[in-house]
Amino acid sequence: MRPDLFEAPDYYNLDELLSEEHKLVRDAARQWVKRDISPIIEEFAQKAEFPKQIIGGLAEIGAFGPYIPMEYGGAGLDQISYGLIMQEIERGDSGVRSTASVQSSLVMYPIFAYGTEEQRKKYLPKLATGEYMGCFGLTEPDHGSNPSGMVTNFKDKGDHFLLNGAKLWISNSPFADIAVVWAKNEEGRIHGLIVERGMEGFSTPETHNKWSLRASATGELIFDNVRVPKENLLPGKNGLGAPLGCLDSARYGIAWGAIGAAMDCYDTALRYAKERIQFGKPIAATQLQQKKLAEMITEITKAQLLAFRLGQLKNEGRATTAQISMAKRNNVDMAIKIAREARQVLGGMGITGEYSIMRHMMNLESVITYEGTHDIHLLITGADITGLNAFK
Ligand code: TGC
Ligand code: FAD
Repeated sequence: MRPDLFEAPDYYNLDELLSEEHKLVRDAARQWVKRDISPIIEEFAQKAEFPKQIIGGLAEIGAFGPYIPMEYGGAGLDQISYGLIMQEIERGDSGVRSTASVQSSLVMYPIFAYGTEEQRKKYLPKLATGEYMGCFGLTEPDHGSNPSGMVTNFKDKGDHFLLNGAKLWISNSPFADIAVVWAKNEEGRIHGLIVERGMEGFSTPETHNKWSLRASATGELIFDNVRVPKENLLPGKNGLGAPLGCLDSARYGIAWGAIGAAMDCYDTALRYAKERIQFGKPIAATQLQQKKLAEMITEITKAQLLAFRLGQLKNEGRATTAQISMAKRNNVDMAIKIAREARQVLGGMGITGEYSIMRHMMNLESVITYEGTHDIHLLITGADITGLNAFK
C-alpha cells in the first residue's frame, strides 16, 4: 500500500465547533491510525486476519470505553470525542472500528449500564486496557433484523443457569475473552448474561470466506448446556430494550465512523485526480470528475453536520433512537456511494490494494447491514414520523 498522505477535509470549518479536548483526542487517534494502521491494514485485510498487535494502541487512544467513567478505566470523554475517535479509526478501516465499537458500546456499555458494581469492577478496567476483549451476541441464524424472535435460552438450575442456543455473525467472537449474550428465560423474557471463554460447552468457531471486513474476526457463539454462574446475569435491565439500548450507542459511533471512511476515499480520489494526466491534462480538470468530487465533499459536509448535531443531543441525553437511525443510515449510505464513485475516479488503480478505496467499499457492505440494515433504519424513521409500525 502507498504511504498514507491523508489530509482531512473540513469544508465548513467544523473544527471551530470543537473544543480543545475534542481536537486533542481526534488528533491523537488520527496520528495513531497513520502510524500504526495504515502501514499494515492492507496486508491483514488481504490475509483475512485481525491484527491483534493493535489492541494496546486502541486502548491508548481511548477507543475502549471513551465515555465510560475513569473510575472504571474508561476515558471519561463526551459523546463528540467518542464520535471523533470512531471517525478516525474507520478512516483507517471499518473492521478496526468494529472491534472498538463492540468493545465500547456493546460490551462495556451494557456492563456499565445494566451490571452490578461487582461486575463493573471485575470487567470494565480490563476491557478498557484490552486485557480482556469482548463480543456481543444478539443475532441468531434465524433471527437477524427481528431479534425478539431469538431462541437462545437459559433455565434456572438453582445455583446456576443452563444456557443453550447459537449466535451468528458475531464480531470479535473468535478471540473474545467474554461475550455479552442475549437469551430468553423460561418466561420468554430477554436478559443479558456474561459468558466467559473456557466455560464448558461454549465454543466460538470463526466465519471464513468474507469479502468484507476481512481485517475483523467474525464468528459464531455456540452454547451447549453451558453452566453460567448466577452472578453473571446483568440485572439492571431486561426485555428487547436492553440490547437495543446498546445498539443506540454503537449506531451513533457508526454514524461518525462512516464519515472517516468517506473522507479517506474522497481525499484519495482528489489527490489522484489532480495527479493523473489523460488527454494532456489532469483528470481533475474535467467536468465529469469535478462533479464526482464536488458531490462527495458536499455529502461529507452534510454528514459531518448531522453527526455533530447528534453528538450535541447525545451529550444532553436527548438523542432519540430514531434520530440515531437516521444518522447511521444516511452516513453509511453516503460513505458507500462515495467509495463507489472514488473507485471510478482511480480507474483500474482503484481496484488494487495500493489504495484503500476498494477495501473501504467492501467493508461498508457490512456496515450498511449490521447494527440494523439500511431498510430497518428507514422503517424506524417511518414508524417515528407516522406512528405506524411497518415491521410486522
Ligand atoms: P419494539 O416492539 O419496537 O421494541 C421492543 C422493546 O424495546 C424498546 N425499545 C428500545 N429501548 C431502548 N432503546 C431502543 N433503541 C429501543 N427501541 C425499542 C421498546 O420500547 C419496547 O419496549 P417494551 O418495554 O414495550 O417491551 O421491537 P421490535 O421487535 O418491533 O423490533 C424493532 C426493530 C426491528 C427496530 C429492532 O428489532 C431492530 O432494531 N432490529 C435490528 C436488529 C439489529 O440492529 N441488530 C444488530 C445486532 S448487533 C450488531 O450488528 C453488531 S455489529 C458490530 C460491529 O462490528 O460494529
Ligand atoms: P435479515 O434480517 O434476514 O434481512 C435480510 C434482508 O431483509 C435485508 O435486506 C433486510 O433489510 C430485509 N428485511 C428484514 N426485515 C424486513 C422488514 N420487516 N421489512 C423490509 N425488509 C426487511 N450481530 C450481533 O449480534 N453481534 C455482532 O457483533 C455482529 N457483527 C456482525 C458483523 C458482520 C460482518 C455482519 C455482516 C453482521 C454482524 N452482525 C452482528 C449481524 C447483523 O446485525 C445482522 O446481519 C443484521 O442485523 C441483519 O440480519 P440478517 O443478516 O439476518 O438479515
